[in-house]
Amino acid sequence: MPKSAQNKALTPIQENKTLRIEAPATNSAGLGGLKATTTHALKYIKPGQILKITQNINQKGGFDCPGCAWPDPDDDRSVIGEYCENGIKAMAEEQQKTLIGAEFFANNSVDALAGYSDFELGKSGRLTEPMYLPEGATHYEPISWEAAFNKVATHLNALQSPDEAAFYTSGRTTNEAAFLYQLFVREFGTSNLPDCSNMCHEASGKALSETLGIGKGSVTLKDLHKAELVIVVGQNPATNHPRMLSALEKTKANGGKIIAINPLPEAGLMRFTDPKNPIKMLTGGTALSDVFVPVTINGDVAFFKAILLKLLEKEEVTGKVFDKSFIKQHTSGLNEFLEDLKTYNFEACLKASGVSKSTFNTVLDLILKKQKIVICWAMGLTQHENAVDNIRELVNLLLLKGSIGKEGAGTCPVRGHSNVQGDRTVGIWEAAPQAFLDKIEAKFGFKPSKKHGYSVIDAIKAMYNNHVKVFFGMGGNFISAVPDTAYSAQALANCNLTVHVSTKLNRSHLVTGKEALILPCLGRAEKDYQKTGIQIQSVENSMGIVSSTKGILEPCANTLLSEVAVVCGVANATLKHRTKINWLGYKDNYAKVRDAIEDVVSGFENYNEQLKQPAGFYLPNGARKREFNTKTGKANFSINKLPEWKLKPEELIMMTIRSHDQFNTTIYGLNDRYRGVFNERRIIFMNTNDMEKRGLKPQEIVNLKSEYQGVIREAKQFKIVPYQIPENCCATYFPEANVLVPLNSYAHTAKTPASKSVKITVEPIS
Ligand SMILES: Nc1nc2c(c(=O)[nH]1)N[C@H]1C(S)=C(S)[C@@H](COP(=O)(O)OP(=O)(O)OC[C@H]3O[C@@H](n4cnc5c(=O)[nH]c(N)nc54)[C@H](O)[C@@H]3O)O[C@H]1N2
Ligand SMILES: Nc1nc2c(c(=O)[nH]1)N[C@H]1C(S)=C(S)[C@@H](COP(=O)(O)OP(=O)(O)OC[C@H]3O[C@@H](n4cnc5c(=O)[nH]c(N)nc54)[C@H](O)[C@@H]3O)O[C@H]1N2
Ligand SMILES: [Mo]
Repeated sequence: MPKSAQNKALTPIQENKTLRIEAPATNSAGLGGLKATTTHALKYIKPGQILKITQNINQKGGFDCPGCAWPDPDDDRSVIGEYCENGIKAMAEEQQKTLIGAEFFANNSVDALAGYSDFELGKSGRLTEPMYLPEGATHYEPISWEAAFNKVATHLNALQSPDEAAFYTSGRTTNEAAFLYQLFVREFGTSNLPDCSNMCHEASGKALSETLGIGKGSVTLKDLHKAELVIVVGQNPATNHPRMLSALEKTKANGGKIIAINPLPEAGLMRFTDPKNPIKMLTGGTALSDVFVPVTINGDVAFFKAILLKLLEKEEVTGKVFDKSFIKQHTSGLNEFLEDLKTYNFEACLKASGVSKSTFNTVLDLILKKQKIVICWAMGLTQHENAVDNIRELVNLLLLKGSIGKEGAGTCPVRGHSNVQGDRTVGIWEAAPQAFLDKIEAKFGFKPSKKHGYSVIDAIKAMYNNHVKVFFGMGGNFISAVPDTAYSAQALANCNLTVHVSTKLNRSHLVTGKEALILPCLGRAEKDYQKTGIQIQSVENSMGIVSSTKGILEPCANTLLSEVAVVCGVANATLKHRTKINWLGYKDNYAKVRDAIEDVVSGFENYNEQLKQPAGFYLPNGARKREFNTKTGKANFSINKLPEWKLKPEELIMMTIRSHDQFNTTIYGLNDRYRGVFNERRIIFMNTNDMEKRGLKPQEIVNLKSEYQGVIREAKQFKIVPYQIPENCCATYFPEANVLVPLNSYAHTAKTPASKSVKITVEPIS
C-alpha cells in the first residue's frame, strides 16, 4: 500500500537517539563557532572550494550569502571574511560533494525517501537532472528539460481559468528571476503569487505601511551603530542573523544600551565574541544586553502598553518625555491613541506581560532617558494572531519619542531569506498595488489581473477544495514550511501537478499531486553561463540596499539551469504565440531584465550602472526622511488591543522556533549548541514548575496535542528538556511541530500563521 500524503509529510520519528542536555551557553560565536564552522565545511564541501567560498562570500564583487538578509557593511569589509558559522553551513548544503540524478531516484522510491529524516533528505546530495513522477508511479524518472517545460505548459493550458494555478516563491530567488517569474504568472493571467513572506514578515509589512507608509524598515547599519538604545524583540540573532551581533557590538562601543525582550535568554543576546577579532577571542568578548526581559509568549503588547502608560504619566508631570515638535509636525492620531491608552490599567498590563516590576523599571528608565532608539524584531512578533498590533504598538513608542527618520533611530524588522525583501519589491505579491500593475501594462502591453490572488493560507485551502490544481514552487519547501501539515499534505495531493524548482531534495518532492516534477537549478555560488557570457544578478537586503551577486564556482552539473532560464523556458512553452514578451532574449542577457525592472519599479533608475557600485545602492525610503506615504500623509498612531487569549489549566502556549543547526526546513545537524541540546530535535522546552505540576520528568517522552475550533491535532514522541522559559510557555522546533499549528490561526489582516502561539497539552505516554 503506498503511503498516504499525510504520512509522507510528517517528519519520521527515529528511535535510538541519545539526547544530551548541557547547560545553555552564555556566549556566542567565539572559538566554539570557529570550530563548528571549520568542521562543517571540511565534512561537506570539496576542499579546493572552501577558501574560494570564504574569500568571496559577501565581498564586494563576490556573491551574496544565500543565508539571511542581514546587510554587509558599506565601507570596510573584514579581509578574514564577511561570513558566519551559519553562512558556511548554508554553503556546505549548497556545495555538497554528493550529486544525485536518475540512478538515485531509480534506487529509491518516493515512499522509501519519505522514511528519511529531513536531515538525511537534505544530505542526499545536489539534484542534477529534471525528474518526473507519472500518475500512479512509485519512482521519479528522468525527463528532458524540453519535455518538462511542455508538461507544465500542457497542465497550465488545460485549466479552466488561470486562477486554478498557484505559484509559490521562497526568498532566495534573485530580483531578475523573481521579476520574470511574476511577469510570467501575470501574463498567464493570475495573481496567485503566495510567497514565504506570507509566513514571515507580512505582518511587519502591513503594520509599517499603515503607520509609516513603507512596508520595510527605516534604519541603516549606521543608525544601529549610533543608536543610544537598541531594543531587540522576538529575535534570536546569534543563530539567525549572526552578523547582526557585530553591529550590536559597535552600538555598545559607541556607548549605546541594548534591551532584549524574549521568553528565552538566547545566548547571543547575552555575550558575543567576534571570531574575526583575535583580541576579543582572548578576552572573552562583549556583554551585549544591558537588560534581559523574559516576557511571556505573546506578552509584548501588554509590556509595551505598560511602558506607554508610564511614559504618559511622566509626560503629564514633566512635559519632557514626548517629542512634541516631531509629533505635531509629522504625526496623526495622537489624541485618539492617548484616549484609548488611558482605558488600560498599568498593573494588569504588567501582570499580563509576565515581567517583574524591577526589570520593567530598568527598561522604563532607559526609554525615558534615550532619544535615539532603534527597535529590531523578527518572528517572535510576527507569528501571532495579533502580530500586526505587536508591531504597530512598537511604532507608537517610536513616534512618541520622535525616534524615526533621524540618525540612530527607527524601525528594523530583520528579514529572513537573503532576498525575500527584493522579491516583494520587484512584484512577488498576491496583492500588488494597482500602480505597479498599470506600469506592467504600460511596459508589456497586456492587462494583468486586478483581482488579489491567494496568499499561502488561501492557496492551501484552494488546493484542498480543488480550486487550485497546479502548484508551482520556485525554491523553498512548501509542505514543511506551512502550518497544519496533515491538512496541507492533502491539499497538495489533490493537485493534478506539483512542480518544484530546487537545488536539493526535500519533503515537498515527496508529497505530490497526481503527477510531479523536480526541476534542478543553479545555486547562488555557481557561475551562470548564458549566451552573452557569465551573468550577474542582484538582491536587496534587510536595509533596502540592492547589490550584485555573481557565482564563482563551476556549476556542480552541466545539466542545471538557472532560475531565470527555468522561468523563461516555462513561459515560452506555456504562452507560445500568446506572449508579448521576448522570453528567450531575457534569458540570454539579464541586463535586459534589469532594464525592464527599471521601467516598472521606482527606485531602480540606471539599475545596470548603479549595480556597478561595489557596495550596491540604497532604494528610496520615505520613513528614513520623515516623508510618510500614508493616507493621512503623516505617521499614524494606532490603537491596539491587548490580546484576549486564555489558557485552560492544563494548556501551555507553544512557540515553534529554529535550532542553531537549521535553515528553516533544511536541517544542518541535530544540535542546538547555544541552548545546550544535542543529538535530538523532537524536544519540548518546559519550565520545571510546569513539569512538576504535571508530574513530568526530564527527557520523558510525551505526545503533544492542540485543540482549535473543535479539531484535535497531535504530534507524537517529544522529549522534555527543562529550560529557563516563563511558566505556562513552551517551545518546540519547526518543522516537526508544524502539524500542531492550525491553518485557521493566523495574524488578522496579514494572514501570517500564528506559529508562535499554539495552545497545546502535554500528554505522558502511559
Ligand atoms: N541559521 C539560520 N538563519 C536564519 C534562518 C534559519 O532558520 N537558520 N531563517 C531565516 C528566516 S526565513 C527568518 S524569518 C529569520 C528568523 O529569525 P528569528 O525570528 O530570530 O527566528 P525564530 O527561531 O523563529 O526565533 C524567534 C525568537 O523569538 C522569540 N519569541 C517567540 N515568541 C515570542 C513572543 O511572543 N515574544 C517575544 N518577545 N519573543 C518571542 C523566540 O524565543 C526566539 O528567540 O532568520 C533567518 N536566518
Ligand atoms: N512553525 C513554523 N513554521 C514556519 C516558521 C516558523 O518560525 N515556525 N517560519 C516561517 C518562515 S519565517 C519562512 S521564511 C518559511 C520558509 O519557507 P521556505 O522558504 O519554503 O523553506 P526553506 O526551508 O527555506 O526552503 C528550503 C529549500 O529551498 C531549496 N533551495 C535552496 N536554495 C535554493 C536556490 O537557490 N534556488 C532554488 N530554486 N531553491 C533553493 C532547497 O531545495 C531547500 O530544500 O517557513 C515558515 N514556517
Ligand atoms: Mo522567514
